[in-house]
Amino acid sequence: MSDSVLLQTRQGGVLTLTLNRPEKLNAFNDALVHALIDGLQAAATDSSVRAIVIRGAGRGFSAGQDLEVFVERRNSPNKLSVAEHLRDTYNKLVTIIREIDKPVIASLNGIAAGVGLSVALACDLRIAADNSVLTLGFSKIGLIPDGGASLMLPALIGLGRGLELAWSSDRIDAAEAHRLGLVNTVVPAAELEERTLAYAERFASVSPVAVGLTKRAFNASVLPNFTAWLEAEATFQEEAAAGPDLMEGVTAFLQKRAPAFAAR
Ligand code: T3D
Repeated sequence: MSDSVLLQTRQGGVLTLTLNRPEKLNAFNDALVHALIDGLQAAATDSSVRAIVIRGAGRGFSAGQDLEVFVERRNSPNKLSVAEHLRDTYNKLVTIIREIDKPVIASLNGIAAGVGLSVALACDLRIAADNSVLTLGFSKIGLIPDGGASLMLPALIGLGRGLELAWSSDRIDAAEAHRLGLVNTVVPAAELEERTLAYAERFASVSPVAVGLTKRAFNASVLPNFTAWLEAEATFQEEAAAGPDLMEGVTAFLQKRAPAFAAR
């Protein structure tokens, strides 16, 4: 296996981008986020790429922000604020996913958590292995869903069910995710790779003009203020990160104990 944090493979018109930090459940560090942005930007201008799959190596899609890296960043003297970091990383990533005129499909194999789930929700379509587990996880570390999830989640499943998942950080399995409308289709785990390719090929063979304009039309109808919303989300996240709950939540996770959030 390559030591690159992002692997790229091509099968016909389908480009597959594989998050490759399996020893960390593909938790994001900045190198992985920027490699993914670069891969998507290159694909945007390559007319031979007709559909893009994002998947994770190993036993999960992504565990979200790497929390050990987050603590290092937080303790560094020239640290970016949480809002600045969102602007420099996840907001750029989900913006290109929404703006690229091609189908972007998340292939979920196991865990998708935190901003890992947000990235999957920003994709156009989601195909999930039947052993997948989805959780927002942000509330456990005193944050709000970011990476566009505070917009994509209610857009996909509605306000009440979205808030329930955001506040509870419940882990839901693939069948429940399908019932809620969070994923388009569920397949046996052993068949995920071949079924994902076949699924992507269906959309890779549609008129690219129709595909691109349909995506723009749907973006305009359901997500007309996506970019402005990401900025608002970053501002809310900065406020959440200003109090003690974030570091209590992250420390509790890394120490494998339950967080203690005081009343305020
Ligand atoms: O400024 C900013 O960057 C703000 C942006 C924030 C964006 C975010 O994504 S915030 C949310 C970050 N993610 C999480 O909070 C998820 C934390 N992880 C979990 O809740 C669970 O680990 C999972 C649900 C992902 C998986 O559970 P499970 O039971 O399958 O595995 P596990 O035993 O909990 O984890 C396996 C290992 O992965 C474990 O390490 P160990 O004990 O084997 O050495 C665990 O610590 C590690 N791990 C899991 N998630 C992360 C992680 N290490 C670093 N960062 C992680 N996010």
